[in-house]
Amino acid sequence: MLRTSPNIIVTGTPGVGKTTHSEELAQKTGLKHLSINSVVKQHNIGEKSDDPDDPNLQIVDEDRLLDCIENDLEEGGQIIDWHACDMFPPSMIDLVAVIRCDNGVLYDRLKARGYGEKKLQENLDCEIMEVLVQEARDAYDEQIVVELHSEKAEDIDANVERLEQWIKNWRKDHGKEEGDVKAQDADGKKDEDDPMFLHG
Ligand code: DAT
Repeated sequence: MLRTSPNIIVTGTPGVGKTTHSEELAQKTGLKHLSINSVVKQHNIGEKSDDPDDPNLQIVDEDRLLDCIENDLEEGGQIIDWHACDMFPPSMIDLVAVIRCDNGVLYDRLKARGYGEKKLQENLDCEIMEVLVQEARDAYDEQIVVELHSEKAEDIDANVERLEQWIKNWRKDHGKEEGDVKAQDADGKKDEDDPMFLHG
């Protein structure tokens, strides 16, 4: 089935702003905010980890997760909000937005969430080591992976605006595939094929 709206993963280290971006983008575009945390709770597909430092951590059965969201992904128009990204089938994903955050700012956000020192340090390391960016680049075509910084409130507006524009172009382009001529530049490349389109 051809998607009429794109599926976008919004990923990144906990606390970088995935949910904030996903909610605002959903509100502005009509795409659905698919919070994987909520899916896991709703379908009861998480198992408590035995990590004493992180008793709330849920180990998720990825096969069952994919079963739960398969229809949504096929339908398209999903904003997938999750701190991992490489389990989603590349054929179902149109864009991966990795939200990034300065470590000083992230420290304050995670501290405010009440994270203990060990969990806090693990997450800061994850951000410094660019774990999610690497995971995204390894799992998907690099052309569809974009990094968006989110330290200040204005960053959210700017990032959401860029994603909104990308979605509009994706829709336009895919709508045109049904009959009209595609908008292409002199090289025959479409706007959204250009990674710079999102990098600014
Ligand atoms: P995540 O879903 O990645 O765990 P979140 O969206 O819940 O992160 O955001 C964590 C906290 O940081 C939350 O209190 C909102 C705040 N926040 C996120 N992005 C921000 C930004 N660009 N400017 C100011 N605050 C931000």
